[in-house]
Amino acid sequence: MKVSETIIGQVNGTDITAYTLTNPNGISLTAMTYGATITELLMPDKNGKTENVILAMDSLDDYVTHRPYYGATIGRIAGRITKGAFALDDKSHQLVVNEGANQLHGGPAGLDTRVWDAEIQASADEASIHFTTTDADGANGYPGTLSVTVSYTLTTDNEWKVTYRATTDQATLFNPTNHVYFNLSGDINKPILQHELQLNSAVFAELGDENLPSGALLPAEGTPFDFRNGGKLAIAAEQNHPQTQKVAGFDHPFLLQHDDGKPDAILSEAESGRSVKMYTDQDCVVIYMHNAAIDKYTIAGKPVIQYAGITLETQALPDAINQEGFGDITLRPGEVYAAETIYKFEVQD
Ligand code: G6D
Repeated sequence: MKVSETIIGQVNGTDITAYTLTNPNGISLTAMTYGATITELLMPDKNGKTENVILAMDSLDDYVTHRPYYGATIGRIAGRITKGAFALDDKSHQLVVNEGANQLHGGPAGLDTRVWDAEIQASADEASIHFTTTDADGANGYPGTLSVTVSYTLTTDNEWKVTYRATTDQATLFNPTNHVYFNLSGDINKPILQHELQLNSAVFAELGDENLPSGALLPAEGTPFDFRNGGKLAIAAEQNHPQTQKVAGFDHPFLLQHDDGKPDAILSEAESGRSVKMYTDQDCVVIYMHNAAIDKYTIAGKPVIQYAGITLETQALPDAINQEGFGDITLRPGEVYAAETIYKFEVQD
């Protein structure tokens, strides 16, 4: 496996390094130390044409200025925390809020805004970038000093493995994700509505006010949320359901069924022949279709279109600390948080 690195700029006086891992099948992954962010994933199509299949900004400064979350490591908590507040061990905590009265994606100084350290590990079959950072006690309002490692591994089997490890010195919360947006056409000016999705999920979490979970887990059967047998993403954009109308598509957590050996999700695009199979040990995947740009910016001189990409953000159910039955996202001293998601890339003629 080939590994290269280059300094792409500075943030607050610190050099930002981008690492590129290339396998023998023409797939390469580039990720930078700012936000432990994947910034390029090049793969061939069925005619051998190699293109970037994820959304990326034109420059490091654009990531810093606009915070699009494209490809970024999100944490301590992905998604929204109601009122930015929670109770843990009978103690109330108030987080720093950054979306109205709520906290989104770890707050104003979330893990995607940090400069991470990085180490490379490479062998014949795979190469990894091990990003590490320490999130100080009280950062964005979270208790405990959190030590985090996020590893991106590219293999000769065309897999991108995203692995998390974390420890803390005080009881805290941790529910990270990667916010990569896929557009398998290789053209960010083509909406992903003709992409096919097959999703092994029979239940989704309803969104209430302010896009917070309402607490209800609803059956997908007979709704636009049932992609167990596959379908085009245009189904979600048609918005013939109150929940898709609410956010102009999907911005929803889907509970995964995890049938042994089967991918939890398969995203594919017929024209290029490209597909990505997703396998995860996480309870859920949040699927967001870039329904609305989060800020005003251009890429290659053009405003980003609606539905320019689709996320597959694997995680525990959002706002779990405040929602009965959404799972446990606490991390305590002596425990090691561990999670892994694999995206496997394939091309069919
Ligand atoms: C919007 O509601 C969506 C989030 O799910 C997404 O992560 C963000 O845009 C980028 O806030």
